[in-house]
This record gives sequence, C-alpha cells and structure tokens, in this order.
Amino acid sequence: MTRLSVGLSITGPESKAGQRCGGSGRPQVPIWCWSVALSLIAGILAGLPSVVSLPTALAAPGTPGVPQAPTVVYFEDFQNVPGPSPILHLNQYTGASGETYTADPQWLSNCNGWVASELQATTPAAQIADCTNLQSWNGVQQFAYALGVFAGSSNPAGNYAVSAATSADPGAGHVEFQTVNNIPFSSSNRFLTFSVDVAAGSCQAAHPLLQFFLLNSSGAATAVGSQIDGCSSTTTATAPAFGANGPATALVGTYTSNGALLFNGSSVGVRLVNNQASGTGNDHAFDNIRILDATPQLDKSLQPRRRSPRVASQL
Ligand SMILES: [Ca+2]
Repeated sequence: MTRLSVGLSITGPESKAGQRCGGSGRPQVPIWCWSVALSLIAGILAGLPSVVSLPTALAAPGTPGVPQAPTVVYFEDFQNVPGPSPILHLNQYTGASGETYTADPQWLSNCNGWVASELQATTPAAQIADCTNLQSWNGVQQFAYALGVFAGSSNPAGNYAVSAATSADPGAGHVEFQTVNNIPFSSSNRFLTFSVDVAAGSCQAAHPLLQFFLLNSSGAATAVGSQIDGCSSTTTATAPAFGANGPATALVGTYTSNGALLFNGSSVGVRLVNNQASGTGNDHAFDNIRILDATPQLDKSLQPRRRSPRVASQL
C-alpha cells in the first residue's frame, strides 16, 4: 500500500513584519492569519451560487480495501436454443439479446462449433459424421454437461455449450468465435476485459491456446490479456456415462483475462482465436462468455479524519 502524508497549511498576504501565515518554524497560526483566510473564503463563497452541484460519481460507493466485482457488459450462455432439435451450429444460433455469431470454417466443422447438450439426440447422423464417430459426438455432449456442473446448474444435462473437439487439425490462428455485430456500449474511458468458461479433455496432448480480442466500433481488433491455456485449470468436473461413453472427467475453469483494454466507442465486439494448430488433443468446449467493465476505482480516506491545522494526516 502506498501511504502519502498530506499537510494542511494556510498561506496569505505577508504581515507587516514580512512573515507569511503558516510559515515554517511557527508553532501556532496567528489570529490575524485566520482572519485573512476566513475573509478570503467568504469572498470566494460570495461569488458562488447558493447551491453547488457536484458531478455524479461514475463508480459505485467505495469499499476501501475490498476490490469490487466487475460489471457485466455482455453475457452469452448459449441457452437460447429453440429446443433440443434442430442441433445448431454456432453461426445458426441467436442469443437472447439477438446477437449472432460466426467462426472460421475450421471451427464450424470436424466436431467444432456445435451448440451441444445432453438433451439432444445421442445418435444424430449429421453430427456423428462431422465428428467421425459416435463417441466423439457423445463426448461433446458430456463437455456441455461438465460445464453445467462447474457453473452450478441444477440440471447440467440441460446446459448448452459450444463444441471444439477437433476431429481434424484446425491449423493455428483461426477464429473460433466472434460476434457478427458489435454490442452497443456507450460509455467512454472504461477498462474492458472478458471471461469464459472452458472444459478441456485430452490434456496429455495438445492444449487449446485461446486468445481473446475486443473489437472497437470500426471493427479493429485488440488482443486483451495473455493467451489462455484451456488445460491450465486444476478443477475437474465429471459427466456420468452417456451414450456410447463411460463417465468423462474434464478440466474446467472460468478464465478471466489478465489484461484490460481502455475503451472508447459506441459498441464493442468479441473475437476468440485458437493458436493451437493441432487436433491431437485441443479438445474442449466453451460457455458463458462475458465482457466485463473492470474500470479501477480509487477509494481514499484520511486517518485520522480530523486534524488541527499544520498537522499531518495519513491518506
Ligand atoms: Ca450454457
């Protein structure tokens, strides 16, 4: 903690003896100094309107020493499906606020990009063909279940998440998720960041390497924070036996960016790029994407709050 010492002194016109009010080495402030100071304050106040309007605080009331939770600017949980059927690809899904999404072709094929749940069919022909086998499709459904467990859902089987099970090499640097249109956001000078829930398996092989970007009003992308290793969580969640698979345990976590972007503009978008080229491993699913307003707030207080003139108080 940085501690600052704040001194209070009164300065005013020089006395006839050439000494300044509050000058160094004076143990007490003379009465005439107080008179001069009060006269000056009265003069200033006389020129002010009777009611002074203070600017509205931009942040919540302070809780010194206790960081406040960020404000959620945008949230997508992929639950706004019409039902278990049809099974949608990410670019066919529309969020509750009307938001739509897209991805590069590599992340809309080969068992990637399905908005999946255990409520859906266990043996759908199109998904089995896309995933190359039944076990991989059912594994995608179990990832969604594990993310539901992790998020505390009372019905994990009803949780939908986006699959990224890579039945082929996707190549590095392709877009795995992106908002089609920016989300309206009218504030300025705000620090924005994001978080995402990820479930990952096959972590003995290649790890998902996820880099998030924020898009400004003109579509320019800026990386926010460091690349996320989707296998770096130490938390696990288990989906019970389902379809052709036995119980499946995934590494699960909420990954919050370690950076924030000072943002100005009228709208903001999100882009997720996977920098892992391999499909040997790189098996995951994602859910609960949030854009967060993490603008820092400075709380200040003086201790003690009241002091005599020229006596320091700690800020
Ligand atoms: Ca969900």
